[in-house]
Amino acid sequence: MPFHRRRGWEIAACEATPESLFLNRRAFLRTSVAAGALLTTGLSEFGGTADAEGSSASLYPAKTNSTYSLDRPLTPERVNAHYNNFYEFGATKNVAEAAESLRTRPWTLKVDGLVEAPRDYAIDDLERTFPLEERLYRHRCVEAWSMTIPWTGFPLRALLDQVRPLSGARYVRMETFHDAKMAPGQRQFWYPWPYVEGLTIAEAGHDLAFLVTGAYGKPLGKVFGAPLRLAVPWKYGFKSIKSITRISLVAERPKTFWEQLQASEYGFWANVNPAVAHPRWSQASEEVIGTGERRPTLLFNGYGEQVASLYAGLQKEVLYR
Ligand SMILES: Nc1nc2c(c(=O)[nH]1)N[C@H]1C(S)=C(S)[C@@H](COP(=O)(O)O)O[C@H]1N2
Ligand SMILES: [Mo]
Repeated sequence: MPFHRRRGWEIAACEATPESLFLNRRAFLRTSVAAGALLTTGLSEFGGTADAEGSSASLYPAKTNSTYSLDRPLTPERVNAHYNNFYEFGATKNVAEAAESLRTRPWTLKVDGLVEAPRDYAIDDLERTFPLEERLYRHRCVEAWSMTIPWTGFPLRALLDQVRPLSGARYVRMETFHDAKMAPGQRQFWYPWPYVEGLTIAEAGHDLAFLVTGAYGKPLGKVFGAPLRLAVPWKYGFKSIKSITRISLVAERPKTFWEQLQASEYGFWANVNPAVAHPRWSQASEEVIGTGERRPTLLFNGYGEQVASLYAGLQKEVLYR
C-alpha cells in the first residue's frame, strides 16, 4: 500500500523533469505557439469542451477586471488543455480526452456547515447569482511549472457573504465530486477520494480567492475542473481544487487530499516561496509552459503585496509547503 500511495504522486513529480519528456514537450510546444498566439484574443480552438446543456453560456465572455494584470503573456488555451493535473481522470498530464466523461449538468454546489443560511445552488443559478468577471492570474504548480490563465468567475467572499459564516467557522473546506463510474482515477483506491482542499476563513475572504466558472472567455472546459473550481494564485496549484460539489464552513482545519498522501511534502498552507525547496526539488525557478523558458519564482507567486499580511503572526506554521 505505501508503495502504491507513493507511486501515485511520483508519476506526476517525475513528469515535470525527465529530459526526454522535456525535450519532446518543447518540440510540441514550438509547433503550437504560432497557432496559440491567436488564442490570447479569446478565440477558441480545442481547449476541452464545456457541456452544451449549460444555460449560462450567454454570460461569457464576462468583463475583464483590470486590477489583476500580468507580467507575461497568457498561456494559449490548447497548450494549457494538454498539460493538466486532474487525478480523477488519470495521473498523466494528458487527461483532456479522459476528462470529457465528466458530466457537469445537473450540478449542485452544497454550501453548509457553520453558516446562518446553508444553501444548495444549481450551477446555472450560481453563475447568475454572482456577477461574473474575468481575471488574468498566474498559476504555479508545486512541480515547478507555471501558466497564466484568463479565468472567469467571482470572489469566494461573495458566496460567504450570502451564507453568512457563524462565529465558530475558522476554515473553509472544499470537496470534489466522488463518482468512480464517471472518473476512472477514483477507482484507484489508494488515493483518499474525494479530493479535499481548504483555506482559513481569512484566506477565503481575500479578494484574490476566486471561484472559477469559465476560462478563455467561455464556460469552463472539463479538463480545467468544470463547472466550478477555485483559483488561489499565491498558493501552489494543488490548492486550487477542481469540480467542486461542496463548500463547508468548519471549526477544524481540514485534512487535504495531498496532505493525507504525503504530509511532509504537501501541507495545508502551500504558499509559493522560491526560497523553500520541496523535499525533492528546488522551487527557485519554474518552467513557463508553452515557452520553453525558465523564470525565477516569486514569493507568493508575485501576489505578496496583497496577501503577505494574511500570515502575520503565523511564522510558526509551515507556511511554504
Ligand atoms: N479535484 C482536483 N483538483 C485539482 C487537482 C486534481 O487532481 N483534482 N490537481 C491540482 C493541481 S496539482 C493543479 S496544478 C491544478 C491544475 O489545474 P489546471 O489543469 O487547470 O492547470 O489543479 C489542482 N486541482
Ligand atoms: Mo499542481
